[in-house]
Amino acid sequence: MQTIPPTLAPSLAAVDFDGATGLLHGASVVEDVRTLGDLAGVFEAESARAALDPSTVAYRVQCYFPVADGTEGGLFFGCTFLEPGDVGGEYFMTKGHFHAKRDTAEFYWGIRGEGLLLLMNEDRTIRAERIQPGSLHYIPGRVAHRMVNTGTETLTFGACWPSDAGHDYATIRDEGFSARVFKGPDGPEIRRRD
Ligand code: S6P
Ligand code: ZN
Repeated sequence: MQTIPPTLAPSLAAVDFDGATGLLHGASVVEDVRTLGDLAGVFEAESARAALDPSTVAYRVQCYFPVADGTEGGLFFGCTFLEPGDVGGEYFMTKGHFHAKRDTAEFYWGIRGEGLLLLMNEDRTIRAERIQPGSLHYIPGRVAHRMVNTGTETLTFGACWPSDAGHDYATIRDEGFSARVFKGPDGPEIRRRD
């Protein structure tokens, strides 16, 4: 009888879900860092952001791109590590984006920490989902997505999206989300910004 010896995945060796760090290990892992200096114009209190140390890391993204960017029918995989903190009371958050190919969807899932996932339609109607370890979030096409760390530890979450999705950051840069999340006396407050 012929048998087939299994191998480890050749390029992404492992994701640490057991230790709950979400760290990706493997030769082909690509890492991007976003500091407060990279996030000009993202927070409402821009002057408060500009007064903070620009080298402060707000988040890191580790990605595994098994196919070339733009490939139809492929998938990308990533983990984001969003630090706790705030700028003028507004919690640290990702830049947020629509996908350039508008109809493409994405999965997010919580690994560690807690936060809110802002989901905004093209007509600017908005809702928020709580993210926590084990929560699964389906982001339909045509929906902008931004993660907000409302907790006191690093918010770690996974993502899987089509390799031809691309990113449209310009729409959010120019128009923003229609709500922002601030520290309130009784916890996070989602305030409308229509
Ligand atoms: C990609 C996916 C995530 C984000 C990451 C950082 O489609 O949604 O990997 O890129 O969470 O967020 P942002 O908005 O700065 O790309
Ligand atoms: Zn996305």
